[in-house]
Amino acid sequence: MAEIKRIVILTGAGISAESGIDTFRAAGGLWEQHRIEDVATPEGFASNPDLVLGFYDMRRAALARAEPNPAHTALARLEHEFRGEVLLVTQNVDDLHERGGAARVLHMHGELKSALCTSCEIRSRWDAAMQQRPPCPVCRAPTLRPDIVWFGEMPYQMGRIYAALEACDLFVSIGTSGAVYPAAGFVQEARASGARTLELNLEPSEGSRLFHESRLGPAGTLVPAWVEEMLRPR
Ligand code: BV8
Repeated sequence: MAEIKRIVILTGAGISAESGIDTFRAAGGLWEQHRIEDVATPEGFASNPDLVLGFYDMRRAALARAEPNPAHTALARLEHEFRGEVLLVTQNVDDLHERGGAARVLHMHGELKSALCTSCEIRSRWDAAMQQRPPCPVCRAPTLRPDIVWFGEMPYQMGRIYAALEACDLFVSIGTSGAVYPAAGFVQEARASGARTLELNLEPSEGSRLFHESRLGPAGTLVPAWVEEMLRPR
């Protein structure tokens, strides 16, 4: 394989599954408990803010009880030890990459631990609940919403992501079903730029056929093994 200098990694809910965080589409997953339209759209928030704030309060509280797993810590090790560039893009709104030691994480769909004030539009780090309408730390208005990209909203830092996909030699997708765009299209962007593409997932995803290589298994096993490979002197 040609010398790898720039890696873009995309992670999804599957990388946090072994930490006990519900994925979206597994049996009993988040989308079985709630309809997407009700809890993950601006319209759902407008029509029933209590339901939506409660949904994210429950997930934020569950996160406090979860720990990073070996897949998270292996990616942090790659970020620190790999001699080239690594950009870690996650669709996840949990902070397990950071708590696993990753320094530069791009949360394209926002974060449970960030609050966005719909009055002053300033973001604040946030650990608590929102359902009781706490005051915005900046403007004091009781108008905080989860800093989460809902369906129909524009994901964050897309320009930076597309530039990285354009320049990368290797694109690795970990623990995602490839069901949601624009993230599900990144593999095509990377291929079009001549990058090699690798998928690490528990089961075939909707985009598996688009990858040069697809390895099936739990992230907690596949990711540390893959990082070992990448860090082994050539
Ligand atoms: C936008 C935050 C435009 C919320 C999320 C028709 C065609 C194409 C596109 C569309 C369409 N209709 C509408 C759209 C657009 C829409 C979309 O793609 N819809 C889909 C349903 C068709 N997309 C959007 O709306 C996006 N915005 O398009 O904006 C725009 C343009 C201009 C101006 C303004 C706007 C925004 C989408 C973001 C939504 N927010 N997350 C929250 O967390 O509550 S999406 C959410 O689901 C995730 O973030 C992720 O992106 C997505 C998929 O989830 P996954 O992470 O993949 O998890 P999933 O459970 O699905 O799969 C887990 C995988 O892990 C499985 O494959 C499983 O096998 C594997 N696994 C399980 N355990 C393990 C494992 N793997 C390894 N180890 C294990 N142990």
